[in-house]
Amino acid sequence: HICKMTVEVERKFVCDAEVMGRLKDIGAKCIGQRQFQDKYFDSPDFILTLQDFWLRCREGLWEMKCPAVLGSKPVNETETLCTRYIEITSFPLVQSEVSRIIKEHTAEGSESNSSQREQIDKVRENEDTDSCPAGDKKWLTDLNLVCFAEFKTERCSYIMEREEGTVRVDLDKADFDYCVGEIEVLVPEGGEINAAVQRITKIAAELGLSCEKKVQGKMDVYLQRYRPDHYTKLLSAHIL
Ligand code: V4E
Repeated sequence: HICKMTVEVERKFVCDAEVMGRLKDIGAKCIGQRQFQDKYFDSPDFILTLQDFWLRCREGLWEMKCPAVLGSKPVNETETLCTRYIEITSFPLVQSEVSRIIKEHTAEGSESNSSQREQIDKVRENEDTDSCPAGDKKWLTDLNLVCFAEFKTERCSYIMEREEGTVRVDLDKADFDYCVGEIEVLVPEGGEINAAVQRITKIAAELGLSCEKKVQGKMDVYLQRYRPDHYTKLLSAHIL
């Protein structure tokens, strides 16, 4: 690859007043607050997300998160709380990967019939991709991609410096009134993913989160509330 790929290892948590207090106690430094808007895209029959690919435009910047299946299987209950995704942030690479996935799927399936085509056209009528550059719309249309989720997030970011490296904590509040925390480590290409999982697990323990169940992310809650059909399909496919 010409392009470096980063693996994002992440654990979500419920952020209450107690956790907020602990953040200060364990030496978390606030590095800033910002607001951003995300738009997520998929085909009307969810080709991307049903394979766990998450294509989004955040404030005009394209990104795709892809399942990181190789090299790091969770070995216990705690480790399953951490997700691992490859992040593609180069726009040409995002386009070529999305195109490959869509075309592979379309080649596998039966020929597109007219009712499918009608369904696609209907979703397109409601499409809104305004905050992303106008020139970018054509590649979306060509691949039949439509926006299925759109929301704003208010984020406070913290970092914790440890001997093993830096860990980041984000506290997010989405505009549909959902709050969630994330402990995150970015692993550069070729880096140790399991070491990142261990660093996250250690910080989680310092925050007093050791015996927590899987916490819903912003997307889980958004789809459950506003796109129940999509949500059900992702649950059935064990993606969420
Ligand atoms: C829904 C989803 C993904 C989209 C991005 O989700 P997330 O990383 O939570 O968003 P955000 O805003 O924190 O992005 P960041 O700023 O960190 O880049 S990626 C994977 N999923 C599926 C998914 C999952 N595997 N597990 C859970 C609990 N929720 C969603």
